[in-house]
Amino acid sequence: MSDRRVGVVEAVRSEPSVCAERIMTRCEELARHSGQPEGLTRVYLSPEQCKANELVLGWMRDAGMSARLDAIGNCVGRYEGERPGLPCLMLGSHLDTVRDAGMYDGMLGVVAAIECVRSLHERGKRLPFAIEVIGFADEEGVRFGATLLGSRAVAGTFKSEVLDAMDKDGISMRNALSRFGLQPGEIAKAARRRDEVLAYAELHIEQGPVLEAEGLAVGAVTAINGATRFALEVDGLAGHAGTVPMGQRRDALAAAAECVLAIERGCAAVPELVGTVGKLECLPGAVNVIPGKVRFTLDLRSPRDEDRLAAVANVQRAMHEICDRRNVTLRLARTHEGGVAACAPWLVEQIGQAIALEGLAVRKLPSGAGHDGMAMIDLANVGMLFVRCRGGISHNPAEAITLEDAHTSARVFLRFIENFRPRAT
Ligand code: HGY
Ligand code: MN
Ligand code: MN
Repeated sequence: MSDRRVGVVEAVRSEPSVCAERIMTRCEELARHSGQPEGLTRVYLSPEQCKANELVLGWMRDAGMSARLDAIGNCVGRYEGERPGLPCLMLGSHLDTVRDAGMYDGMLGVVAAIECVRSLHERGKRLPFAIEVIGFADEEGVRFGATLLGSRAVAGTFKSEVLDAMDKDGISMRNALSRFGLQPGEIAKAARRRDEVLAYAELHIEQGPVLEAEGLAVGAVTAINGATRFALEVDGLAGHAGTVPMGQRRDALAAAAECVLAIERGCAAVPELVGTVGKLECLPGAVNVIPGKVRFTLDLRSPRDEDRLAAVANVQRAMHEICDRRNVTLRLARTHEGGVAACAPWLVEQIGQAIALEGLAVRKLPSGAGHDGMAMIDLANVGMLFVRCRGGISHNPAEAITLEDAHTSARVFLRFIENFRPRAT
């Protein structure tokens, strides 16, 4: 073979390439593993999660990684660098979903990261650092009410009291782990040391309308908004719908409804603050019974911690006033508290450079949605790449991205990985 020919082969071998069709097909494959026959719901430690893990671990191995399930059930793949045992650039996202979910929230980030490693592997390319890809087992917190379980375990901030949390069928997390073949006492083993991880980077759909409105395929995330969540319970008095006069009722649902409206009013009054009651259960739940008990959830978020914390105090005060006036009892339990998680400026910069290398405008934007980075920030600096999603719709089966955006975003992510420079320490 002439020298010239060798040059051509080398150029082909080192041209970064990603296969967007494979990314899309794999998201679709994962979406088939659902706990509900129609649509997608895959919660932590479910049989369908076990199936999804098998797929992901297989894809990781095909892409040249060693792959294992860690102590909390995360899929962890590792692609060694120029020599074994180097600290890693950690990539990832989550494999669990909300109820009736779209097929990209979380999964796209895992599948795209594996695709980037596959590209390196195919070209025989090793970097001066290792790459690890993590498919986090629980980010959404649907099953046990506590969120970010997979990433907290990796960051070493998992709280063992969460093991006693119950799902809706009365199964504790401790029990569910054992049934899944994991050992509740070993979760600490999933934690990683800071010197093992150079940074954490995540590709994720935007889940909002900003990129689409501006005609952009991708954006570099500057920060993840802070969030507070509560589980609330209003106790009134169940009674006969036909006999108790309106003025003598202690209707738990009417009180809860007034609380919901107070939350809506309170949040609408503060710029960029959002508050959502996403779940409400009315008991005993019959057409001819005055509601005696209502359970509901509250999720409050803001790009400013001081605004969120002030709203938490104001909304609590308003709800107590409502419940006192209506002679019902209000109980609140805070189920999540996470401050604003700022992406590291040096990672925002490197992600921005990767976007620019693809010839695209660099748009920086905050994330209104929560992500594993909120937990990973306790272990390493965090960076995120957002991908445009259709209509800004997410947490909905209509969630969609284009093949072209899958391609663009994976190429940008690969450029970021190949050009990654650890922060000088
Ligand atoms: O709720 C969230 O923001 C995330 O999608 N888990
Ligand atoms: Mn989500
Ligand atoms: Mn997500």
